[in-house]
Amino acid sequence: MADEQTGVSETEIAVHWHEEEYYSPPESFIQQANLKDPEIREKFRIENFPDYFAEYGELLQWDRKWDQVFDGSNPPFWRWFVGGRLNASVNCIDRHLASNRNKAAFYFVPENPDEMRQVITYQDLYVRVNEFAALLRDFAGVKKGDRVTIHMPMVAELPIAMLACARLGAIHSVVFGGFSGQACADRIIDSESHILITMDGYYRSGKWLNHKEKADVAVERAEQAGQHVDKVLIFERHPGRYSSDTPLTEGRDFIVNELLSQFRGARVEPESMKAEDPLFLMYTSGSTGKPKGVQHSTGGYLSYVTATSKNILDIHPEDVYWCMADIGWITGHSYIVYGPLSLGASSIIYEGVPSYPHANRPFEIAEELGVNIFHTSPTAIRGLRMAKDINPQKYNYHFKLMVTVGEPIEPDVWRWYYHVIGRDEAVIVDTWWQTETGGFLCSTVPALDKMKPGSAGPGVPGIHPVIFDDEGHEIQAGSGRGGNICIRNPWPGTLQTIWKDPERFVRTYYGKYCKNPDSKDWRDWPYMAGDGAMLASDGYFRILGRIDDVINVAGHRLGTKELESAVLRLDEVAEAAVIAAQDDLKGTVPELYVSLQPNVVPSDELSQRIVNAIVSEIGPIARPRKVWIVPDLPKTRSGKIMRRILASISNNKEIGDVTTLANPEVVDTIHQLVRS
Ligand code: 6R9
Repeated sequence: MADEQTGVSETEIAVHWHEEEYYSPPESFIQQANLKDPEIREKFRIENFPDYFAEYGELLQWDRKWDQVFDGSNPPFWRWFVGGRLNASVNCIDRHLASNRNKAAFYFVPENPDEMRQVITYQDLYVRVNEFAALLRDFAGVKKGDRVTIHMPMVAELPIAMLACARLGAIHSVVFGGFSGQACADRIIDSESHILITMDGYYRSGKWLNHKEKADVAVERAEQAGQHVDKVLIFERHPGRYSSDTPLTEGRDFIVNELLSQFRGARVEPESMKAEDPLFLMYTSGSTGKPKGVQHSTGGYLSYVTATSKNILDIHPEDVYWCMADIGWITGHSYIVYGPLSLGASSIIYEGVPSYPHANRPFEIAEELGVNIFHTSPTAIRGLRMAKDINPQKYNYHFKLMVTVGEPIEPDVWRWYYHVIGRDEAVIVDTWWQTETGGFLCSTVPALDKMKPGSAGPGVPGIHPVIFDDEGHEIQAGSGRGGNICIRNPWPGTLQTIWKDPERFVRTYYGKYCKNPDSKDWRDWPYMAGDGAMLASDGYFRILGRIDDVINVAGHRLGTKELESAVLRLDEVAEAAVIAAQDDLKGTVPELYVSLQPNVVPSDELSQRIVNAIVSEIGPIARPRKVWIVPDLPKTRSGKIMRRILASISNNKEIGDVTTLANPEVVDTIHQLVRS
């Protein structure tokens, strides 16, 4: 079985290493940057751990200041800002009112360009978060520590719902809007949520999508699994007009927009939370079928995303910032909602697909709203680059900084981003991090470090990465060898645990490289990220991709096991293996190999049902590019499916030695099928 402790074997990482040239930030950028102290890495050297992180805590407003920056007495359950008390919604909203009440917190840009955009000032946000928090408390009975599942599209009501939970001290669990009702149900069940917040529908690619129907599926499946959902709270995409044809269930479903009139002007006293109280759960894919609930803290997480938004994204109060990620992923949580709001920034929430109704929509929005910080993924950049009628030159915008996140970016794509979108003047940060890490781990500091296409850069200040081989030996910089990237030290943004599964937490991230499980010294507990990486002699890390059974499709993490289990629900399917196939647009996409039960005849209809099973179980992002129906899957003698061999076939790579397989002859058959 795939085991979360199994790291990469370095021999498996065959990379052709090719050094790229450097690019320097322009003087005008350096002059205005938040972080331009050349001594920063010296101040944040590992010998000064953990005290240097006190500076991050100072960026927040505390009800009670912490007694201790870091408590490492129970590894790897690190505690940050121990003794401190604060509320995240106060830090993101209330504290800006005195000087920035009328400043835009968010611009909501509907997908349809004819629909008016909305400006939500900090005062508006304050009012709406308080009113909705009052509704959650007094109507839905939400209390501190309760989990609340939020399944919503990209609309302003999504961060409002999150911040209302934070105000009450409830733990939000946001499910990406594109996920299916079943995926939502799984998360409701695991987090034991009694409340689901959703929306009637939304627009994507010009089409109205009925979203409420997913809530019905989610609640029904949750009930079947014994998890009772008390109330479904539905925001209306068109306030005052319920726009879904899915009927409301009496006594369970409630229209938020109607209820809110009872709470007009309500104010909710923010809960004073311990720094260590959880702020949210975010489910992410692991090597096994079940997504894991990554648990983030209030004080440590918020301080970390605030500091990195300031230092790496270089957000100033006067900037207009646009991150194209979905709030339903960690990038949206950290770098649309919590980091930017904590700094009092103005940022954009865009409802739809960036290419609607034309390829130049992002530049049109940038010009209209004066965006000067632009944050997106390699997949979106590749999409723009492949669009025929793209013409950024026609638009009057000026980006000072651009971000890439989510997958490795090919140097060619990086250069195109730099020259064409950034016009040779925007600094690029390639930020490597994960759901679990809360915020950035590797990136250049934009005013201090040169950029190198295809490499994320060194650890951000205070983060000390290292690459280990399978035996735990450090791989030296410039050796040209790949290995497992780990972080030597804890940091405030790191996950606290996996919800209800602390053992899995310890095993997954610390199982392989912990030097001594009895040790109380953080130095013996490096964090294993699960990515392969190489370290160049200049100290820059180049990320090679996941080493476990996780595929990265357009920057979204999908567990191979999750897809496989969806397919295995079909009676006709015997075995299934998902692999990551190279794709020009999305980086990698799933391809599926299945073997059928005896006497089942392959057909297009069956292949289609297999695809449908994945789409309805997980969502359209998981749609396999190809379903190969094969007589058998290559397996080791212990019965482990050799996905690596299938991946080599799909990607037209050298297959290597197959003689140790239990069924080597099948490799040839599959190879011929795929090549024909
Ligand atoms: C933030 C986010 C995490 C995985 C991560 C890695 C890949 C993220 C990257 C990158 C190369 C970058 N990844 N950023 N690979 N360069 N700049 O994406 O979180 O959804 O949890 O995915 O994404 O493989 O391990 P998450």
